[in-house]
Amino acid sequence: MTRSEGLRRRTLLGGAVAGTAAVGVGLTPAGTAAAAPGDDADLDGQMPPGGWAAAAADVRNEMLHTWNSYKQFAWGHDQLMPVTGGFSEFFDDAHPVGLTIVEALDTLFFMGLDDEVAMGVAWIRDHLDFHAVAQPVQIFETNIRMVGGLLSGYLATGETVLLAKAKDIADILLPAFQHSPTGAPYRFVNPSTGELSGPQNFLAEIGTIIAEFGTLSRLVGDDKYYQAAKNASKAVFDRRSPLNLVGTTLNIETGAWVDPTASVHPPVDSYFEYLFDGWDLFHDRDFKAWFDLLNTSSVAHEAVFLRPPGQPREHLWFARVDMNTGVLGSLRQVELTAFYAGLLGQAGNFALGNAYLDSWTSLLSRYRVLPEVVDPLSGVATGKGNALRPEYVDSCFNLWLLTRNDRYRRLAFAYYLRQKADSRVPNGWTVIDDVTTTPATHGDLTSGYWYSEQMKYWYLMFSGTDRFDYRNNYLSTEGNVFRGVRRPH
Ligand code: DMJ
Repeated sequence: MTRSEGLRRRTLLGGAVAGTAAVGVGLTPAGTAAAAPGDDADLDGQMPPGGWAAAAADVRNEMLHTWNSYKQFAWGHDQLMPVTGGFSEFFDDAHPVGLTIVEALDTLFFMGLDDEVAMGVAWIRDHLDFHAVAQPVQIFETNIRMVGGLLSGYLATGETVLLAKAKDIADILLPAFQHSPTGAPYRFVNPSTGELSGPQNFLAEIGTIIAEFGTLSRLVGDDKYYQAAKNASKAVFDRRSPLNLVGTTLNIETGAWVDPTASVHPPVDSYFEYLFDGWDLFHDRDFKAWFDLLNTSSVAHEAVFLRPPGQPREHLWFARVDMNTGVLGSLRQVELTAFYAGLLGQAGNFALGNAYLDSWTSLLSRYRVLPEVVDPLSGVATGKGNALRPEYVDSCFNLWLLTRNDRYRRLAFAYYLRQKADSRVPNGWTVIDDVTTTPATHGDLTSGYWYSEQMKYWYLMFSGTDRFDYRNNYLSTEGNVFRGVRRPH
């Protein structure tokens, strides 16, 4: 969409579309005004009828319900297909790496399911060999899921084999950084051959490394992982435009921008998250300075307030703009970006974080669970699936941790009931191919992150477990806990 199209829509709607120069027009933090009848259903969420302890027990039961099916139908494979009772592999069809076990470990620990944790650790000790993977794998996915899952499993259990395997996998990934002329990593590595590929890389994949690599550096006493991750984030920051915006895709060999679209949407999203996290987790002031500069500029250029037809309230969304000119691009909203509400809160901007969460919540008056992609001007789902995404609950969790405002926990509980109603099948929870049908049209997969992310967020919010430090903690983009584990004595 061009800027003039955006402004035409603004006139058409009588609301406000703020691009660069138009930023601030109608900028009224949502959530400060009362919801009108028929608008923003469920804005206050829902109390569990049996109390929070009963809600936590229900989440734990659902974890076991799906985990037991994984054990029955897919043990050792990467992912359960709960509808057919089958399995699928995430990295290489010929070489399962027990992804679900790795993703589930610390959530099982927080739920007190220690026998299940022990079973998982034993499988990892006896069977996990990432060198056997003979397909190119994404550095990003391997890092956040495998390295991160093993590290959080180690922190939860003290089992040194988990730390050793995390280091082993990080050592497979490290050459992607070391052989790059810019320091930003190649996108893929073939673990069995070491071959690197993918010189065109997305910002999220370049810059979602520091939490795992930095934690590994701390645990093994070798700074090289931390430095590789920091150099990668810096390689992007150093190529910012005069507007202090960064694009979407970088050629990591030449350092040239391939796609100069600036946004907080995927595949950029967690680049911003990990700039903040480099500060949060390691108190590295460089990361804080990079985050502050880039995020402030992103918000200034990309925040838009729109009022859909017939709705009394404006909603905050984030547009895409050209990193060099600030010219407005697509307004398409991606559910994956719902995490950004929590990040805005963590960065101290509660009004915007709350407003952005409210925008996503407003869609729940139209959809039972959030679709993958939405046109914010009409509210129409243009991507009708729901890949069991955790981002809305992630933001509820972070905003609740920060403020202890119970509304966020109630919203998370309301969403739990909705997702359970639409995704629960006899052998677990499954992704949805179409959220607009009644009943929801099921796909056939339990995503690995479901075990690591929302099941943990829901359980931690509802249970008050003494295995988690609610005041001082850190969770990675994949929900792995790197600070705040309390092991029982
Ligand atoms: C997770 O793997 C991580 O949260 C990642 O950063 C992007 N989103 C997926 C789940 O939707």
